[in-house]
Amino acid sequence: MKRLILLFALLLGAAGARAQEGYVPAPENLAARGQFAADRFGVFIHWGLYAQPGQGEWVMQQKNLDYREYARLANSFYPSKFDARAWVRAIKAGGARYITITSRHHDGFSLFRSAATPYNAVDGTPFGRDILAELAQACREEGIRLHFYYSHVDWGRTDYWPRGRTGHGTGRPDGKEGDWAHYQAFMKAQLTELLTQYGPVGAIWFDGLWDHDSQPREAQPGIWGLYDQYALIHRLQPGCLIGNNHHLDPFPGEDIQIFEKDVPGENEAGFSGTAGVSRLPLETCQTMNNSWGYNITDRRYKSADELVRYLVRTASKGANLLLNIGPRPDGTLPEEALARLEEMGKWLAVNGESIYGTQAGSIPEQPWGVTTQKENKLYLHLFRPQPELTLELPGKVRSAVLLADGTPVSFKQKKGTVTLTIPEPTAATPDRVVTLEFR
Ligand code: FHN
Repeated sequence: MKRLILLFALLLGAAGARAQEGYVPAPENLAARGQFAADRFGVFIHWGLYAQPGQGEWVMQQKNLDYREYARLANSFYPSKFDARAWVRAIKAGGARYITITSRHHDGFSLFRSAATPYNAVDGTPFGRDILAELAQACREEGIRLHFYYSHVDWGRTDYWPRGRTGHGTGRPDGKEGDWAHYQAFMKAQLTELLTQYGPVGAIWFDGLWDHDSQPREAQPGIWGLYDQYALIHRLQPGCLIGNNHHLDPFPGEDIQIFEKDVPGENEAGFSGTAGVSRLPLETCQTMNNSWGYNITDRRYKSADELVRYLVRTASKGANLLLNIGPRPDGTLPEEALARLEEMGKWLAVNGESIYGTQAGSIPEQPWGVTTQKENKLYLHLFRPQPELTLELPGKVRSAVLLADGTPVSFKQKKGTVTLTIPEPTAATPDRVVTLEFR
C-alpha cells in the first residue's frame, strides 16, 4: 500500500513540478515579498485545545491521548478573557509587524469556522466564536498583517492514512477508514476557507511535511498535493506568500524560506541540516521560552536582551524573526511574554531604523556584534561596549553617529580602514547601534 502511494506521489509530483516550473510570482506577490522582508519582525501564536492541559502542543502525541478523549477538550474551550484587540495592540507595541497564528495544528482542531469539519472553535465549542475572524478584524484596525499557520499532519483524523512517523498512539483504527484523497480534499476545502473568509492573508505557513520524511524529497510534493495547494492559494490570493517549514530546500511555488530555531546558515538547533539558504525572503521562527504551545511549567524564558540580540542577528543575516507566544487557556498572553515584548518594543522604537527595511550587513558576525545596512548606511550593532573599533571599509564615510540619540562618533579613515572612537555608554542596552553614512 505504502509503495503504491509512493509511486502515485512521485507521478503526481512530477506532473505538478512541471506545472510549477513555470511558476512566475504575480506582481502582487513580488510586492508582498518586499513588504515581508521589510517587516523583519513578526509574532507567532500557537494556540488551540492543547493550551488547556498546558503541556505544549505535542501533548496528544507525547502522552498518546486517544483522539476521541482529546476532542472532549473542545467542550471546555471557553477562553473568557480572549480579546483579539488586546493581543494585537500588545504585539504591535512590541514592534512586530505581522502575526502568524495556528489556524489548525497537528491535533486537528481548527480555530476558525469551517464547513469542512465541525471540530472547530465556532461549531464545536461552548465559546462559539471565530478566533481568526476576530483577530483578522483587530489586525485590520491596527494595521498589522495576518498570516496563517496550517498543519499538514493530523493526529485525530481517521482519513489521515497512511500514517507518517507520528500520531500512532492516538487510538485511530489502522487504515480501515483511511482515505488520503479525502484528507487532501479536506485540506483544500479548509485552505479555500482561510483564503476567502478573512480578507487579505499575508502568508500561509505550512508545517508537518516531515511526518513522511521516510520518503524521498522528490516524493513530497506528490504525497501532500503541494503544487495543487500552492496553485489554489496563489489563484485565490496572488499576493499571499507561501512558506513551508519542511526543513528542506524550497520547492517551486514557495515564496519564503523558513528556518526553525536556526538563524539561516547556522543549523544550531539541527533542523536545517540539508537546507541551503535560498534567495527567497527568509524567516527564522523561535520560542520565547522552550515551548510553542502554552506550557505551564516552562519558565525558561530568554531575557528581553537576548531576544533583542536574536532579532538583530537574524536581521544581520537578511532574515525575519517570527517570535512565538503560547497564550493561556483563558485567552490571555503570559505576563512573561508581554514584558519581553514591551522591552523589545522600547528598543525598536529607538533603533528600528537599523532593523526594518534593512538587508544583511556586508560585514559578517564579529566578536563585537553584527551589521545591517540600508541604502548608503551601514549599522554597526555593538552587543558589548567597544571603546574603539577599526573596520576595513572600502567606501568613504561621511558621518558616524549613535543611532539612539545622534551623538557624533569620531572617526579617522585612511587606506580602506575606519577607526571609530565610541563614547562610553551612559545606560545599559542590549545593542548599541552606530550609524555610518557613506558618500
Ligand atoms: O511540530 C511543530 C511544532 O509543534 C511547532 O509548530 C513548530 C514551529 O516551527 N513546527 C513543528 C516542528 O517542526
